[in-house]
Amino acid sequence: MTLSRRIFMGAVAAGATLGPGAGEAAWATGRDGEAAGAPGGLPVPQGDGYDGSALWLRYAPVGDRDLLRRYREQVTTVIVENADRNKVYRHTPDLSMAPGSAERLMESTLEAAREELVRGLRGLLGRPVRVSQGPGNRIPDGAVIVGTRDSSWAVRRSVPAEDLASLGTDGFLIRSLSEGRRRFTVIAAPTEVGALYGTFAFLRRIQTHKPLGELDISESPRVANRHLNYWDTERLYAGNDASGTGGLDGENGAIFNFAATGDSAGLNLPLVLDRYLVAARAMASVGITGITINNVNADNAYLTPEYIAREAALADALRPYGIRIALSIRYAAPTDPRFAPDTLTEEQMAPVSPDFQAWWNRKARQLQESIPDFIGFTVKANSEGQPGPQDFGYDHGDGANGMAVAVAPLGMTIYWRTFVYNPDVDSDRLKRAYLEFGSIDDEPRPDGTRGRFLDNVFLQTKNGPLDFQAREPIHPMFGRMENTNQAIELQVTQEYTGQSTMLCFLAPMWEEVLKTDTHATDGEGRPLERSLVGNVVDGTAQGHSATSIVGVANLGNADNLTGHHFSQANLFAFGRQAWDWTLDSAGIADDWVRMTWSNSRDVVDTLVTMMMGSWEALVSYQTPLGIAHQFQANVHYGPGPSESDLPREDWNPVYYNQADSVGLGYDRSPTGSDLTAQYFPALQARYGSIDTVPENLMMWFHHVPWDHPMSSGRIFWDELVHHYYAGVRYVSGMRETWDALEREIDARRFSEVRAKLAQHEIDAADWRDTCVTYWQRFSGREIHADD
Ligand code: GCW
Repeated sequence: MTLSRRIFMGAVAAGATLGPGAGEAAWATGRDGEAAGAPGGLPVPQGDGYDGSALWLRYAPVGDRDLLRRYREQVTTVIVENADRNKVYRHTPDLSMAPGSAERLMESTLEAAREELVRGLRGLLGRPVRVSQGPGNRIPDGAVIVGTRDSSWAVRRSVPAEDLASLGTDGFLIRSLSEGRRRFTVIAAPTEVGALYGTFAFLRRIQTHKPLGELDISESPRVANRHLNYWDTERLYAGNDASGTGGLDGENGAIFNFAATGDSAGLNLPLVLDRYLVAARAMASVGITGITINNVNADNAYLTPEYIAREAALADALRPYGIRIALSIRYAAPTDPRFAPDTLTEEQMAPVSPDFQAWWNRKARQLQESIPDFIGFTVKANSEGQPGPQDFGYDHGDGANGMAVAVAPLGMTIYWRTFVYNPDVDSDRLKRAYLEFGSIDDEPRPDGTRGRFLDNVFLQTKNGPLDFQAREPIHPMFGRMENTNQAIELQVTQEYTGQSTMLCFLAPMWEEVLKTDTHATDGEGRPLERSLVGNVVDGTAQGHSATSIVGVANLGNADNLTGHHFSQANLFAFGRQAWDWTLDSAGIADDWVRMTWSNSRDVVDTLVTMMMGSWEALVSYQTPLGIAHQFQANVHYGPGPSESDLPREDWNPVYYNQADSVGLGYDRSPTGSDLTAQYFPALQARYGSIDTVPENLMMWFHHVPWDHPMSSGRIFWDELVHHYYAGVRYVSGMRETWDALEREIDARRFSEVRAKLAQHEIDAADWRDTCVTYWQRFSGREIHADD
């Protein structure tokens, strides 16, 4: 384990030395020089009552006075020409915000860019900036120009067409330019959405106190479709009812209201709430392009005309931010009587049947009439009781293609999930997905190519073969599905990583996954030039142009939108990594801390250090050394290593831990279930032997004897115990570190995080004690807690 106690404790000490003299932090947290309520617009959220509702778009005043002076010189005027020329499509004629809202609906993407700049600069620079529709024939000193070559004379004049052409639809460039003694900044892009992304990137520089003087930045995302999946009714930990996932006043805790009752009955879509637009701005700020708005365990209500009207309103509100919507559907929806008389019989449900395809085509068309840029459908089929093509005698290839054929003429896509398991296929449920999907990908086609899945299908595969555990080996399908479009699915909502109680920064996990080498080979067995999981996802490994990354999102209707203030960081990090998976997670944490908390060097160092170790610590006290799924039934929060009475064997912790007097862990090596055979040869060999498997994945692949020697010099049992204890010590360290920051952090957020960390420490200790005591029944050895 890489948890560095020395560095971490150093950070604790640094935090403790901070005093009221740290002027910058005082500004940034609004303790003096309060800048709330800037003239003519939305208040900048500041002060001790601040609730976290602005996410990382808080735009706190720049506290360093020299830097502030420089910024004020460099940025005087915002120029967005023709901002209202390309109004986005609106389906809902009377689209409106709920009474009393602070946010405002945008009519165009450039308007959203301009408003964000105005709002952001006013907050950051502590005074309003000038806004101009056009530069006349002279670009003023200190101008920040945003646009495309179509929208802006100033962009046409200062950025050659070929410089923009190579950026791709979502890319942008930011340049510091001058004419005579006049210096200005151009944020230009081939599309208006690119210009919006550039605007956020520019603001981020100021939010993180980076220089603006000599900018020559150009960025394009590595992955084209950067989506959130939103399970509106499941695994949400950000509801405004602190006691659980639910909401108050008739809301269910989800971010979007479709069916709120009671006091909130009047707050359903098509009415737009502030939090939808805060979320939209936040999503756009990290480049999210789409959101599947409902649970993959889908409710057919989302396909009814009443819901479609609400979805259209939501799509209208999100559209200026470049965010399109999709729906999860239930494969058997056509048989639902609520669609009568347009329903199908069981006989018509074969995916190859023209009736089936026509039904989905009709439904998709109905959606497209109200939502012209509707993405398509996400499908969980033949998984955890959801219906699917296998119920009608067909396989996943037929099912996905049946739907894909239906929606292809409308330009839509099917995201078909590969999260399937079934003990009838193999008693090790982790092998099922590849067994079912691999052969379809390999299938020879009449035209000499391979692979049956159609071009408008993405197979959406979780990062690991089990189910979003805190650490998993990579899914063996990555690199093996060379003839099919692949989307990776990551879980931003912290189902197995502490929900909204534990502070767990997930970017290092995603970085580990995306930078793991699949060791994939080509048809002749030669290693690919680029073979990291990230290369598979961004298409560079096997030459795919259709690319996608999906995060199961953690938004809710809590004031801070994610339940735990530090869970905001996971949404931020997901977006940044979706844009560029090669980014370093510590850099992402650094940006987020500066944008969300403070630019004080000590606060930044302390929080970044704390966050960077938090995931490894959680792995340590919950499921160290590759043990998996030791959770209490259903809730997936607390420990339940002894549980064995769930209806399916492979839902029980004892199935995963295989504890006995010999040792602990599930043998998936060639002597066991041989999951290892699904990996490419280099990984097969590495994972297949207990001598070469990485220790942090040891129990995924081996039943490890209690006295197995580990690299630390300890035997396995002592190493295991050491991990549980070290993990909890880290959490205690986080609590102490946080306490030492009291004077640096605004009061409400400080006390909310403090309360979370106190509970976190108790619950982490519960994991340690429950698991260690239970394992001891099998190992019969002493607990050396001090190691
Ligand atoms: O981890 C499991 C979750 C389910 C979820 C399922 C899936 C939405 O416990 O809540 O269903 O994964 O990913 O389909």
